[in-house]
Amino acid sequence: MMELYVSTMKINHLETTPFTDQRPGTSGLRKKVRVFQQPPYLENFVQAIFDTQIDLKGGTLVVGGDGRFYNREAIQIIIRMAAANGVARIMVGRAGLLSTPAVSAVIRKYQTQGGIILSASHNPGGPDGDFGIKFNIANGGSAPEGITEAIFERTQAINTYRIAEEPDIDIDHLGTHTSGEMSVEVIDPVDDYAELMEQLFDFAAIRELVTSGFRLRFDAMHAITGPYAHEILEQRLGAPEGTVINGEPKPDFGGGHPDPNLTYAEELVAEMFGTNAPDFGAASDGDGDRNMILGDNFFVTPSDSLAVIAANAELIPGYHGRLKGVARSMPTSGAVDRVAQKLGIECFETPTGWKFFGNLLDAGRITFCGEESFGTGSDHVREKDGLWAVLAWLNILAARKQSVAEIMKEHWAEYGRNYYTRHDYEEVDSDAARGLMQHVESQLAGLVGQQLDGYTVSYADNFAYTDPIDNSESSHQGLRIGFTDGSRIIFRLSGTGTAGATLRIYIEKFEDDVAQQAMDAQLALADLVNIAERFSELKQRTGRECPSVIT
Ligand code: VG1
Ligand code: CO
Repeated sequence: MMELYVSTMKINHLETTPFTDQRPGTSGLRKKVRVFQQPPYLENFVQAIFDTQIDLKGGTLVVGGDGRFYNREAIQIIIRMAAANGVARIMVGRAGLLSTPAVSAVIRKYQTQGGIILSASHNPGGPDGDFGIKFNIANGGSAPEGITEAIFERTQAINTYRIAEEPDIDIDHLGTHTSGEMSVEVIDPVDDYAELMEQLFDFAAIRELVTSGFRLRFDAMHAITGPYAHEILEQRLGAPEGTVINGEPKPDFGGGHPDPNLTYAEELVAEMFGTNAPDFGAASDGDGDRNMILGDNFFVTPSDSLAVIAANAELIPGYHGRLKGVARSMPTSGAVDRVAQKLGIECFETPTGWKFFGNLLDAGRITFCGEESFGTGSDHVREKDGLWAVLAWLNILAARKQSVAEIMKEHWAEYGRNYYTRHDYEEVDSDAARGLMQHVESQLAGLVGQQLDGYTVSYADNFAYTDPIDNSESSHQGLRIGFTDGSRIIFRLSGTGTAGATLRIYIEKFEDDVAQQAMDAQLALADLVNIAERFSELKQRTGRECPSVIT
């Protein structure tokens, strides 16, 4: 006898009107919490994902976030909407937690049709802070521009959204539930990720290092990496308890700014630059994809970190004998280019934002990639990965039995040093910032061959990129002035801020004379900083005397 299955799930089709401001930025849609809290703001964007990503129907979706304020509410809404939109299975991290690289790892391991990440990354959280949402595709990476644009267009035309009338799911306990006809699996947020790390790194060697007097500190900044670091560093690798500080994720990140840099990771920086500092210090951001690497009284720039990891790839089991190529974002220093040149492998320069590495990783053209903004990663997932970078360094330190500073100095002696700094001016008046960029751009034509304080300009343009795999084009990715000695000045407006505009000025200078390599970076770059400030009329136009953050 044929059985007729009758659905008992009640689906509401609710009316909505488009919001004009749902165009995703560098990494998803980011707004103030209060904006997302007003229905149907979140609902519109989520429905636009379901309307455009048709593979999700009958498929599996991964959902998790960095635990910031509104994470739990947003997850319950997404579960109900996924049920109403015909998703067959949803996998959600326990307590709604999943770091960005863990979402990527889970999508790849279980071959799901995609994932939704709830985070505003390094931006502060809490009721007055920021929230964000990002769609990741089946390769585990952030949706490329073609897809984010389609989602945005859909948000502009949408007039209804679908949501199931179902109770909240208990996301605090592992297990399988149902919402309507959809299965909801609550998974351990750490397990799959930790297992992947064990496959890549020499855990035995790292364990020996961290249990034999080597002192290690990891600052999770009250954000997502706490549970991951406790499990991996303290449990699996045996680092003493207390190695991980600020390890409990809090909805407001303990009132802090979960951005692992020299300004915001105050507690760690104070310890690492104090007397009797640990041998190694690291921190990660809100959603766990960034990393800062420090030695005893020593800061490793993210650009240098990428170069060191590439140069020492042979020491890491998961990469031994398989380094194919590398890539860096345009504003990232050229330190890794020099390693690639020596190794005879390809090196690509992409626009800012991890999504631009996706095609190169999928095509097997690159193994490592990184950004100056504390992002480093590899082909193991399709996001940058904070703890991965920390483990890569620990693996290298365990193999080389040298200090962070020694490794860095030897690297510079061999490849030369790319002095590097980034000056950020946060919450600048939007019109003033736009005006400054226009002013800079208007002076670029005819600049080639001219001298600025003794530096001769060799190129000046607005960076444009053609993806070598699918030939898609991305223009207006940052204003660059390059000099004949390899120095560069780059001006770029941030695509992740939520208040006013953030202006970023990136400065780089190459030095291959070992005797000159010990200088403080700010000193070494002072003349170029000066040129940048004068050329852009920075002080007059922004009213700022100095940057908000110097890296
Ligand atoms: C910043 C960084 C960029 C990074 C992006 C997302 O973007 O400069 O390199 O990919 O943040 O990082 P912008 O547009 O503000 O410069 V995360 O850790 O916020 O996902
Ligand atoms: Co992040």
